[in-house]
Amino acid sequence: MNTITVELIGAPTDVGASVRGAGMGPDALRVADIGGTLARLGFGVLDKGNLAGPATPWVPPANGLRHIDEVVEWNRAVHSAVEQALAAGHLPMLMGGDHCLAIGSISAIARHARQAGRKLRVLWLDAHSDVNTERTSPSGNIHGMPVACLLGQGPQALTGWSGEPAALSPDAIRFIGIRSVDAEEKAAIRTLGLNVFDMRHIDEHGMRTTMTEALQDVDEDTHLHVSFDLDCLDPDYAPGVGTGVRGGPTWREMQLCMEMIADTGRLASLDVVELNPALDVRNRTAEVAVELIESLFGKSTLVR
Ligand code: 4U7
Ligand code: MN
Ligand code: MN
Ligand code: MN
Repeated sequence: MNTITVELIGAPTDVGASVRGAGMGPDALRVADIGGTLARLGFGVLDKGNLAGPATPWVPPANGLRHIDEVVEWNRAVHSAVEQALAAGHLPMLMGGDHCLAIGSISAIARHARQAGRKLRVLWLDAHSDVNTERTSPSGNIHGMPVACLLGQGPQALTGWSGEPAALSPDAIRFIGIRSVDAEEKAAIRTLGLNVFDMRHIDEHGMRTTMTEALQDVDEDTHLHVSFDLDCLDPDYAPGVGTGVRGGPTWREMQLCMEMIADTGRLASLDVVELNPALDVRNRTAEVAVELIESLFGKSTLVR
């Protein structure tokens, strides 16, 4: 028996955003039967329930950061839950919650991959590049800063969690579906040399070529992490998000993206974030998320 156990970790908070509602994401995914769906694919499923953390105070940013203390506290809980899941040999699926939670999640994953001597690759599926800092952010919302924090560029309280100054080196990340980048983020992307497969790239080359390129150096020694922000999808397919941007991949294109990731056989951890049931239409976005996660976990390989 070498059944993989997927460990579902709920982090019900919208503390890093300025649109409320992402805190209901974990339960909307459960209502859409995330657990049963994975079990029917043959995975062990361990739903750890929801983590606890502070309420969202709902106050304006201070020093360029909104709710920093609460963001730190939530990320501590996420970091320790993901660390424990990995130590148990499980595949952690962090169910957000907003995207600030990727700081805790990916920091734990980076430490684990380093200790196991494995190469880490992160696929950042998102409409946004999330590489703002407290100095560049137009909003102060920390869900727009996780990439910077993971690269060691964020506020001190949110960097260094992996045990190294930076959890990730710039060449460890591939961005897919990007179409909303702030002016100073563009400068950071250039300076850091980040690998961005934006919508222009997908328009010109198609999802197949894009994913072939993005997965090019994934090998048998790679820990592959997917950070899936549901606003990556076009809002026509995924209306239940707080910061939707027109012009994203269709449901079909996103399915191919997930299928090609599944084909590598290297998926080892996952964040599913930014699902906002308060803005959704009869839980459609949660259902779409579950359909895409099903493909990410290899649904289509059964009939190939
Ligand atoms: B998400 C934004 F200004 N860039 O920083 C910002 F456009 O996790 C949006 O990708 C951030 O959903 C979106 O506030 C964060 C804005
Ligand atoms: Mn986004
Ligand atoms: Mn994001
Ligand atoms: Mn968002």
